[in-house]
Amino acid sequence: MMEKLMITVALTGAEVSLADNPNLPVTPEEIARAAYECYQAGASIVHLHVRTPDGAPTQDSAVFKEAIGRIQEKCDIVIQVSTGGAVGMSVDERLQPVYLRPEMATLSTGSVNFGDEVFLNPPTYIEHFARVMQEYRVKPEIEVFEVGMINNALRLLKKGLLKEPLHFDFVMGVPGGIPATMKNLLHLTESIPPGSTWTVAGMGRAQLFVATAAILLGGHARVGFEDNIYYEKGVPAESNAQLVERVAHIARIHSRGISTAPEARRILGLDGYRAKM
Ligand code: KMH
Ligand code: ZN
Repeated sequence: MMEKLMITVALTGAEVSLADNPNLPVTPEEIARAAYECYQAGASIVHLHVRTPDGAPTQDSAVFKEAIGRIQEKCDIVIQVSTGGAVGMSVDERLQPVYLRPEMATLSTGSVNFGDEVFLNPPTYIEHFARVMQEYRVKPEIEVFEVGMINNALRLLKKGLLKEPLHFDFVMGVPGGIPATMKNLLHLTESIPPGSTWTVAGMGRAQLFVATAAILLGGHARVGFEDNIYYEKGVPAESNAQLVERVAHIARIHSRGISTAPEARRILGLDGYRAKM
């Protein structure tokens, strides 16, 4: 039997701007409001990036703290901070929100071409991130942009830097990463250890296709402006919640239940991770 569907919403990201979609949540207050709308629409996890007042990506823990505090005033959605930040940020910069002890953080287990740039994650970085997450009792979501990154995660597991059950996010369709095809998705799902959980994030128009595939395959789905700003071709999404609602609707059509935040904590084994900010 399939677990209920966990919907993660990636609200803001580091690359999208207000010029791309004027409905992008940028300030901590806007981010908290958007997170709450998505929670009401069925999201149980929020993947969090924050911005400076002028809209630039930042990993400043004070800004994360404000955004997380405001979200937690409104709802109990699982908080997952980004340690990817933006391309070119230093390791120390990227790690800042982990010191706040959120329940989850992302852990990219390899480098990948990222458009015209390189998202750099050599072995020394990965091990350091994993060690800090272990020390601060933050559950990693392993970000897989290429299939070899699964193997890199298994190497961390062997070294004792990760603990099973592992939770993966397959990031598909980044220019430079694995293309978002059904064949590739099946290959990824068959390449992770039994007992692992997985979610999938498709870039652009692939968001809807891979989310639907996840609903049918027993995986979980990530949607939101970080990965896709359109509702349909040429039509900008009105809100992150609109994208969450659509995936929740598709899940209901297929009789796949939607997990609440406490149910997501159970599925992910997060008990004991939660810290109020
Ligand atoms: N912004 C990308 C360079 C993550 O959040 O961990 C990396 C990223 C992944 O967004
Ligand atoms: Zn991200």
